[in-house]
Amino acid sequence: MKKLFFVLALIFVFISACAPKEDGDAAKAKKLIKYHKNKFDDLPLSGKVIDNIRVIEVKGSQYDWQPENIVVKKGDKIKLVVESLDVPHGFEIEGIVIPGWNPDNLIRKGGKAVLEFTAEEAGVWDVVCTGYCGPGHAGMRRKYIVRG
Ligand SMILES: [Cu+2]
Repeated sequence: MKKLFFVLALIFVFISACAPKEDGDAAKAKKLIKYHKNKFDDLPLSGKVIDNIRVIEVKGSQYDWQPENIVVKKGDKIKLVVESLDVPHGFEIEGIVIPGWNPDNLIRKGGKAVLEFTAEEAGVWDVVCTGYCGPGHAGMRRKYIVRG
């Protein structure tokens, strides 16, 4: 009987060790703010739809992102063309994992990063700069809004 208990305990330890751990991305992904119809429905959609893809040019500079609000519709296929106008900036939408993009990458002056993904869920997330770019860096925070 003791042996059986030991084996079961061992199996439990193995299963726990194999259970997927919540990584940083998954934890971040919970940070969405619920979409607020009255607040966001009047905001114009960003960019232009070309061949069924919403193409939005995003420009980063000390200490600002333009457009201030990136506004899309749920289900939109999105292409962000992110450019830096001055010093290196990093780009991240906190809580959104963009395939093939590492938020630690820096975009140098005149450089452009092309990020493609689909707006899966309605909500509001923060757009941030992930590379220290000067004393106002922490204030370089804007919004990504997916209209429901
Ligand atoms: Cu910065």
